[in-house]
Amino acid sequence: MTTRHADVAREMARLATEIERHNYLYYVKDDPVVPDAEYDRLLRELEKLEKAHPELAADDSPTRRVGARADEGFREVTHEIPMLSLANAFDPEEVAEFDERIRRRLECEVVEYVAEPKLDGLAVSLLYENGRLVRGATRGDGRAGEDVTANVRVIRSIPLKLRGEKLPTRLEVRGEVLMTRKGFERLNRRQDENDGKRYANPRNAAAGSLRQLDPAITAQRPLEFYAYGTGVFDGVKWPETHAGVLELLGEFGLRTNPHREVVEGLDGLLRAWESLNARRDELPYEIDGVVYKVNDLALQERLGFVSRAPRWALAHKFAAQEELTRVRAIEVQVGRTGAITPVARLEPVFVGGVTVSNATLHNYDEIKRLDVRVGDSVIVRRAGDVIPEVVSVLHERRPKNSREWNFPEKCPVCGSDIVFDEGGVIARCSGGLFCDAQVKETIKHFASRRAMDIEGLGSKLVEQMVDAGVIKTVADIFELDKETLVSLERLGEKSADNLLAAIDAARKTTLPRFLFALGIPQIGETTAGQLASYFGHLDAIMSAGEEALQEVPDIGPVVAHNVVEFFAQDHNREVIDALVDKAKIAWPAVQRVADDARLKGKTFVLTGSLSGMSRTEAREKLVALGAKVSSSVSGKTDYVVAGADPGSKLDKAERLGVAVIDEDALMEMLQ
Ligand code: D41
Repeated sequence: MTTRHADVAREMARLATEIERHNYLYYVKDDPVVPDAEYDRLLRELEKLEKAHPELAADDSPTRRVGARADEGFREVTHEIPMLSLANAFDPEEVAEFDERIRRRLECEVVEYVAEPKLDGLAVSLLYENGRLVRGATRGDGRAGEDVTANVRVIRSIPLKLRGEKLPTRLEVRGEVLMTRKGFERLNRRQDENDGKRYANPRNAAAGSLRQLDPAITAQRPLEFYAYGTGVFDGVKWPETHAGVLELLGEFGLRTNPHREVVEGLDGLLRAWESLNARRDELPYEIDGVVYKVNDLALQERLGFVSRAPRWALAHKFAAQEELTRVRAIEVQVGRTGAITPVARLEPVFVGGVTVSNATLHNYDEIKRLDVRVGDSVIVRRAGDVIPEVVSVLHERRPKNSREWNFPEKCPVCGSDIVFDEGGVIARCSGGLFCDAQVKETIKHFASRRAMDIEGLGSKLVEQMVDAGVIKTVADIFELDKETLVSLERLGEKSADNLLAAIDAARKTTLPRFLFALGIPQIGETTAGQLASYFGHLDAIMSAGEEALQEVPDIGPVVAHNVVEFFAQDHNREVIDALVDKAKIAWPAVQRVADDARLKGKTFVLTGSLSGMSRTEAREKLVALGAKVSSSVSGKTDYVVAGADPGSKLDKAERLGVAVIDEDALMEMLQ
């Protein structure tokens, strides 16, 4: 063997050992230390080396098995028909090759597929004999898994008896057991309270919950099941397509995923992927891609499988939402109300579709819980529009000389003392409007789209103007002149003119917007709207006591206190006077909601986009008629207004039997 050969062999052995260790942590312990993306990379790297040097590939290489053997404690179940694995694709080219391969083998022009969400749970097999559930097993390594019959029996979406007259004598249903995001968060909170182990993500929580030796524990875990296919079946006429099989399983009383779609050809596949990718975060559970399957079962049979994966199926993955990177520094950020948030400055990493270089650490408690230090390797997560966060630390990779991070005692921006609230969790800068960070955030919020909507007055410009001493309060915005603006770096004449016009336009606003723009702690758009319609006038709100404020729907003692506190501050009153008297900010009179208002006491939820007005306008109009507009659907919701491309709120409304109306019906109500 040459030196180079020996090096390659050593590298392959290293990769194999590393992958096996991750396999053990993932499959046996349900407690992985690296994100899936890192695991996939290791596996692909080993595969690449094995391809280039087949003579060095070990017979027992981890690339040759997917999954893991059973842990002790559960009886082993050998699957009568092996549970195959899925080939992966990460980009459209790989999907095109998949479709081409199939068309070539079948010698046909267009293939019909089913595209279904790839649920991020764990695969299980359920055996029904004469309609009764007799056995549940994990997939394990595909050949054999663990007998988890007692545990699957406690999952409510798994029927113990199938419905219908003509039932198969034997039927093996295959599907995924998963935990919803909400269920996962609830579980971790409960684990924290009981000093139990936290789970890294919903999938591990599902796996850990299903593989409890005591089914009573499994019963307390919010697990759900969705069927995606079958193994053995005897005794009934069988459908000719995969879509037909799913339909039939539904008739038997099994839950199948409603977001599946029958599509044609490569275009159909990619469109389905785009659509699910866009709606990924609206689903109540995590999905990590789309599974494509040839619809016709006879064609599936003709295609067969290679090395344990069917040729007729493919998992087209989404961008990973978790990645591995390193913490360069830990700093704190000061928010609008002085709340101080620690943030990790990271080595930039591509995750969730964007490059991330900052992640929130939430608060001091979280830092202690994670035990994170500068120099640590961490897993960052970015899901949808949610702020990226550090989810865990790879303590075994910690550099030797690292030191514990201590919360600063002084505000890094203004030098004032940092104080902690009673609970000791939330830190605040005590500098108030003496703190430039708070001033900047207050002004940014005031100018933002949903507040005063001053176009062109963005984050960077506000910071520049505060740093230059051009503005100190939100009222100063309305004193700006062209000369001052063009003296600022990066602001040309044209932009200055546009900005002045936008500022002028903002003088005409609405009372709810104005109240929201003031940035009173915990007063969001909804509460601002309710305050406006309950009191009708700004003066009335400013002079209301805590008791009167609590008469407003949804305002409790804490928010009422915040409002009183805010208006009690001289500097806030001065700014409001300057805005109203000097800057001439004005709004149309607000109709107080009469006790007999038409929509009084009705709760609405808006979803999807409206064509005739913005959601903000719709909300204002509804509130003016006495309605409450909520952000989530519950049993208390009276109407869900579904615009174009509605999200999961619509599904939920349908599930709960809440009335759903379209934009036309809404317009009629608003007339
Ligand atoms: O939602 C899933 N995770 C899912 C997994 C799915 N929708 N379909 C699947 N189909 C298969 C084949 C095509 C092999 C019957 C799968 C899986 N397999 C699978 N799950 C875990 C390993 C393989």
